[in-house]
Amino acid sequence: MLLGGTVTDQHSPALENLLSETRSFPPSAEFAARANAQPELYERAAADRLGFWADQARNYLTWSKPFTEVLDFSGAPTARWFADGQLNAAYNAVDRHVEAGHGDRVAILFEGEPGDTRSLTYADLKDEVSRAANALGALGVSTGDRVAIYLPMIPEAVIAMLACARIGATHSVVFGGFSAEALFSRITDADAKLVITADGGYRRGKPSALKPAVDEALTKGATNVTNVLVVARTEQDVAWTDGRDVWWHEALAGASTEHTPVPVDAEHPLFILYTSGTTGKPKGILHTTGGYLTQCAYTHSVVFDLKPETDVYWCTADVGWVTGHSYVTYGPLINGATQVLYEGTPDTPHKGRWWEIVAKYQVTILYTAPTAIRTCMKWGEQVPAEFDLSSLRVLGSVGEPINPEAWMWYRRVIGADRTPIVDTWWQTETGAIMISPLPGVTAARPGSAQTPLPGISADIWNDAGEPVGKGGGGYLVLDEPWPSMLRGIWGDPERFKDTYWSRFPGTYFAGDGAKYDEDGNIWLLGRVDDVMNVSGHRLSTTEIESALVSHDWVAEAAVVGASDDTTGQAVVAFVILRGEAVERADEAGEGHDVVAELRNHVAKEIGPIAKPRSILVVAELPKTRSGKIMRRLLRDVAEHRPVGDVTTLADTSVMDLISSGLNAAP
Ligand code: 6R9
Repeated sequence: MLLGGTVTDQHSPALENLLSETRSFPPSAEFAARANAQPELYERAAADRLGFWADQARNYLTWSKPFTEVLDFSGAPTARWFADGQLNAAYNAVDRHVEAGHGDRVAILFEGEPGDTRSLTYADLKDEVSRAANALGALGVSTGDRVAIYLPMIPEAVIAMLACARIGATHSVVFGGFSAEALFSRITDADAKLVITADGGYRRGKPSALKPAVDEALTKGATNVTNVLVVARTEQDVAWTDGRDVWWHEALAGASTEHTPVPVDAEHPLFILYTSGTTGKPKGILHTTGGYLTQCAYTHSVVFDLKPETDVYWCTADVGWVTGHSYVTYGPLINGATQVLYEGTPDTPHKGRWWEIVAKYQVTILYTAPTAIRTCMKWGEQVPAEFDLSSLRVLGSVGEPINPEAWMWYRRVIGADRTPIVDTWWQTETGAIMISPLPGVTAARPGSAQTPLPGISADIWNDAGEPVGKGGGGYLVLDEPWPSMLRGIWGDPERFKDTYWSRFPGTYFAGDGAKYDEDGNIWLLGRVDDVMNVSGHRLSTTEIESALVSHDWVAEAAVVGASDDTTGQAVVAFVILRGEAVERADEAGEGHDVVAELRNHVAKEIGPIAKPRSILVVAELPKTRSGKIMRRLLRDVAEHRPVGDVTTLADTSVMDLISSGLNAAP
């Protein structure tokens, strides 16, 4: 079974470390008074959950045909929400703001990596999306077709998504860092008719080509792609297939800015987004329109406290990931937000680039990932200190558990010890945020995503499918359907049932381990396959990482369970040191053996059982392009196996460095 041992409702000694985190940051009275979320939201949702969601669907969206039914779960596990209603996603994200007199409001503040900028108002966006929709129509794309989008983080990525939605075509965004092979498999799986790409984008100070990967993908086998629409971003030379390839600017130049959005049924497929599963073949997660948009807009408003007239919002995720779909394209635009879109990497041309952008645009809400925060910790706090970050008023985190030390650093260094932090738990499959504090309402607990949002039902169950209750640990489940839930895996209904609905028949199994503290806060412990079993003790990778990072010298840590003849599994840690702290220790004459010091530190923080068998100091950790540490690869190193498939790594050379370091280690 997944957890090696059984899940009981006993505390493992190690869990006490995370669960003894009792620092609490209640909202300020000023923030609470003005917050979009009020405590009554929980009561209203609890009193009439479906009525609550119907209210949100009406509050946040404009329907061309009002719905009369809310939830139909008779076809479980596929839910239908607001199914007899009709609407258009692009109309909701763009046109209605112009109709309401907000056409002059800036929708997108684009910052290219080389420093070029563009600002698009909602009126500009309406014209561009309409032109693009007309151009797609002229290329023979219509309602129900699939379009693959393979673009850098430029405004055209958002425009292309909305143009598809405007005509009722289903988009499948493929992250620009994926290979031709990955692109080919996604194009064929979704049977896309059109690919929208660019000549390239800017990354780490130079143009990086994209179109060659599309050209290569389309030679890998038969597809039904009839055209490739190409945005000119870098003006690199590109190979051209006459009759198939069309320049975006040429197609749009001739297209009208008049276009009537196509109303679609609430359950019309809005997008497919591929995510990796435990087996090789990626899963095409299917999301539909009405329920998805409802939950994106509602969560974006209450979790980030968005005030569209005054806030400048920035989510650093790429549109190639679900965070970019829900919290760059759909949630913010439906809510009429002004947002920053940044093309490049955080350290180009210098390590303060993000903070420079925050200061330049006076960003008020920042949403990013723990891995980015820990990277900034590693670079040192003198970097953000050079910029004026006083505009920030809400900080968000997503993607993996945020350890309390990184949380505290984020609040202190970026948030001036003042801003609420929202640690948002959700998945590609859930479509939108599910578990998170509400700023202005929740007293924040560093490291915990805390409680399900109003309208969401989540619980933690043991192996036998019984609720573990306060203080207990087990598997996170979602025991009531929610509006933005996935509607299936594209083309594979059996896999949909097996993956999510068979572990506990009829209940959604999230694949994450979790624990309640005595106050009923939820602590996410990482994927269940990241839970280790050492001498019969259940240890979470997250909590040992957290203990390591709580040491002054450590910037980042990744922990894996390596098989061990005696203990079943043994703890192996990979750490990146914080340059500044180690230097200070040296200056103070604290001659140190880093490995011994850190092993003892873990023993002190958690208990001797958690003491890593080995600790390897490394310069980098292997991460996916969305910033998740690939522990599978570290496990290969720790178990002295050839390193497995590295194609989804952001930087494939990292593994060579780590492997050579390990072999050289004593
Ligand atoms: C949105 C996104 C989903 C997995 C999820 C969990 C982890 C995401 C988290 C978190 C702890 C959080 N995860 N947010 N773990 N605390 N706030 O990341 O989607 O790429 O599909 O990943 O990410 O393990 O199951 P996705």
